[in-house]
Parts: sequence; structure tokens; C-alpha cells
Amino acid sequence: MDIGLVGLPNAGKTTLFNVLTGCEAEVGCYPFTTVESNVATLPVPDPRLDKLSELVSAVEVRPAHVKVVDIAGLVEGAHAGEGLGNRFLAHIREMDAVIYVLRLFADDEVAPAGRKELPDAPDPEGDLAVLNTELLLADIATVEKRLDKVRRKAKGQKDEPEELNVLEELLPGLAEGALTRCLPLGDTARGIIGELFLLTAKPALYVANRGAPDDVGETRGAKAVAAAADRDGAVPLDVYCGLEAELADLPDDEAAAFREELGIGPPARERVLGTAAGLLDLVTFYTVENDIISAFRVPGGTPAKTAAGKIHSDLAEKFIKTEVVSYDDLTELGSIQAARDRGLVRTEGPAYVVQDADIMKVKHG
Ligand SMILES: Nc1nc2c(ncn2[C@@H]2O[C@H](COP(=O)(O)OP(=O)(O)O)[C@@H](O)[C@H]2O)c(=O)[nH]1
Ligand SMILES: [Mg+2]
Repeated sequence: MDIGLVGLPNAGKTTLFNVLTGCEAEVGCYPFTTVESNVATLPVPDPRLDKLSELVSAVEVRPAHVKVVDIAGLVEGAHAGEGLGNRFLAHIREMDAVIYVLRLFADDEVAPAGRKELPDAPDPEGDLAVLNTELLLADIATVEKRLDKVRRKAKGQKDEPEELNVLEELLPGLAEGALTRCLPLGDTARGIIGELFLLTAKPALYVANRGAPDDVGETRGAKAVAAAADRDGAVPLDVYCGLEAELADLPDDEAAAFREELGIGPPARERVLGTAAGLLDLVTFYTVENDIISAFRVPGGTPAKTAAGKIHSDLAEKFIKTEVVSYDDLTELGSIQAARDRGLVRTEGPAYVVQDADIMKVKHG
């Protein structure tokens, strides 16, 4: 799972990046502290993997990973070159999901930034509108470029390619401000548009970055973010990025006591990464090979053949069939052989939809 952070400068993106990854990237109260992108890859905690590794006496355990990318702040007009421009959005294009970091906290030391007219008080809805406009404009540019190419290729051909129709229908919607993720699309259109990796098509999490749990203005702002998320097909989440960063420096029991007292819920890392995984409807499957147990995550509904490509890139091509045993059966019976003896190791073909906690052994050509 790869997730990218977007937000205006000084919204708290790098602070959240550090909270999520345990990294110590430079956080600054000046706009554009983050000029290069921060990237971190971290293992996904997985109690099932621990249990399985004991069961099969694995000599090596390879957990699934999540990648987090923190890019430079976007500003109003970034598409036209304002601030650092929008070239950093290219880093978000390959991501599975996007986290919008919206500033709710007020702090005189941290100048608000990124808007042509800066609001007097935190204005997460206005900030969000700027971000979505910049993402939409980047998507419009992508679609126009592709349309150009498709039109040139279609010239002189008798039948108009399906792609031409789909893109010509998509463009006015984007121009009117409709996010790709909110458009009702048929399977064909979804497939064609999917190949463009549009930013507004990605599953999105709207993080309301709050400073204080009991601040009335922030609570109002958080409600507005939740309503916007509902409208935009995104998932809202209140996160106290600054507080979380401070709690990260405390011993676990002290941090837990503070959390309790402040009423800010479980650690942001768990909540944000867990919510992102839920958004993508991820399922985890496992392989055991040469005493190495590995975990992989794929979106729900992924066929076995595609999932095999996660294990090794050419395994999708060479896929013949796969043996499958469920985690529950395996842990109940204690060994793959015992499961086999009971007829609980199934053989499945390429179209088999991988289920959460499947243990797979792919047979290839
Ligand atoms: N008071 C307060 N400051 C915060 C909070 N979150 C981030 N900051 C500060 O805001 C400034 C900008 O944060 P940073 O993460 O660098 O923002 P970025 O530009 O979006 O990456 C830093 O000085 C942070 O310490 C918060 O919840 N409360
Ligand atoms: Mg930053």
C-alpha cells in the first residue's frame, strides 16, 4: 500500500509523515521547508504473520510494507507555476491512496500559507477547495494530453475508439469541478480512466489536523471537513498531528496515559494507516517458501493470477494454479500436511479471488 500526503504549506504534512513513519524529517514553520519529497517504507504489524511464522518454523519473516510519501506543499495557482509549482504531484500519481492534510489548528508562530488571500482563522474548507482545484487542473492536463494523442491516432480511422468517447465525456465533468472518484462510471470507462492514474480518482482520506481537543472552532472545522468528505467520497479523520509528534517521544505507558486524559483515541499511526487500508479494502495473503514466510496485501477482489505478480513480477505471467489453505484451518490443524490430509488444501485457478488470510502456494510454468 502506497500513500501520498498533500496539503497547503504549513498544514502539518511533514509532522504527520513523521508520526506515521517514526522518521525525523525536518519540520518547519516556514512554507516550503519540504523541498525534496520525504519517502519512507515501513513494515505492517501483523499478529497473524507472527503466529504463522511460529507454526511453520520460518527462518525469515517478510511483512507487507506501506510506503508513505510527503511532498512539498501545494499552493493556489501551483498549476501555473506558483510556489514550487505542481511537479511534485507526479510523486502522488503512483500512490494507491491520497491523504489530504487540512489545517485546523491556530498558531501565531506558524504562518498560514498557500492561499492568494489568507484567511484570518483556519479555513479547512477553503484550503480543501484550493487543493482539489489544483488536483483537478493537473488531471485536466493529463486528460487533455491523452486526448490529443488518441485524436491524432484516430484520424482517418472509420470507427472512433472507445477511449476517445470516454475521455471526451470525462473532460467537461472535471472542468466543472467533479472529482473523478465521484463520477458514476461504467466498467469500460473505469478501465480506460484507470490507466491515466488521475489524482482525483484515488481513494482519499481527509485528515483534520487539530491542535486541541476542546477547541470549539476546531470542532466546527472538523464537522465541516466531515461534511466535505461525505460530499467528495472521502473518509474524514481527526488527527492531533502536533500532539502526536510530542507523544512519540514519550515512553509507551506515559503516552497512553496522556491519550486517555486528552481523549484523542488510539495512536494516529494505527488510525490513519488502518483507515487507509480499509479504504482500499485490502486483503492480506501469505506464502511459505524455503522457510521464508511473506505477507502481501492486495485490494479486495484481486484474482489469484494478479496477486501472484505481487510475489514476483513474472509469476503473474507464468501462473498455472495455486494451492490455498485458510489461516483458520491451518492454525487449527497445526501444519500444512495436516490440513492437506483433511482435504483442506484446495487447488484454485487464475480467476480465484484471493481471500483475506489465504496461504497460497503458486504453481508456475
Ligand atoms: N500548534 C501546532 N503546530 C503544529 C501542529 N501540526 C504541525 N504544527 C507546526 O506547523 C509547522 C508546519 O508543520 P509541517 O509539518 O512542517 O507542515 P508542512 O509544510 O505541511 O509539511 C511546524 O512548525 C509544526 O511544528 C499542530 O497540531 N499544532
Ligand atoms: Mg513539509
